[in-house]
Amino acid sequence: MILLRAKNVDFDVTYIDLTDKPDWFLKISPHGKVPVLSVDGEPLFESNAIAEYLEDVVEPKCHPADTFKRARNRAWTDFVPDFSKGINIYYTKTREEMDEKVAGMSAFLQKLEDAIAKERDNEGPYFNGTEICLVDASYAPFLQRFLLQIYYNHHRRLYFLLSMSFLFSSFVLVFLRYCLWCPQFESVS
Ligand SMILES: N[C@@H](CCC(=O)N[C@@H](CS)C(=O)NCC(=O)O)C(=O)O
Repeated sequence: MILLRAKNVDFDVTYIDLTDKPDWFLKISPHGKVPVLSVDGEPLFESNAIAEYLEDVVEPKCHPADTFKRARNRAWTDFVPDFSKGINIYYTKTREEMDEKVAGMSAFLQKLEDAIAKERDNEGPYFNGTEICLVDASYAPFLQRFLLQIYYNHHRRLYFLLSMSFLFSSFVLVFLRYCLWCPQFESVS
């Protein structure tokens, strides 16, 4: 949806109850997962495949023109599943489980921070400079949840914020800027 918005494509959204997936959905989604993009009735699944398809058929181009940079962008997009698992503490069932997850989180955040610091040969705010790209679109939902989680817990559970504070002490400004900027982009919010 972020990329569809960035490319000004009109679309309709059908929300799926993932605890009770309808048969018609299971027929078009081989892994039973969202998102699925339906193009003239033809389904396309997997976020990266959908994003690459949109990039091929709809202007403006969001991938860098340089082929090597484009490949490096794809490589960082491939890290998203690990990143999202690494910072996903929403479903922890106990305090201990959550503390363990929080302790491991910084390594994943650090990797993205390093990627932004080393990969970006520009002033940002996005991965490739002033315009949103596929890398930003793929990380933005997780960064958005990350910020919401901090906000939510700030009000609900102060202990969580305190345990997060060590994370912030290791942040460099560039990462925070990326983290804050990315979810605010119109097509994300
Ligand atoms: N590799 C897939 C993963 C998508 C995915 O994990 N979707 C989750 C929701 S965010 C889902 O549909 N889960 C339902 C399930 O696993 O049953 C993609 O990038 O499109």
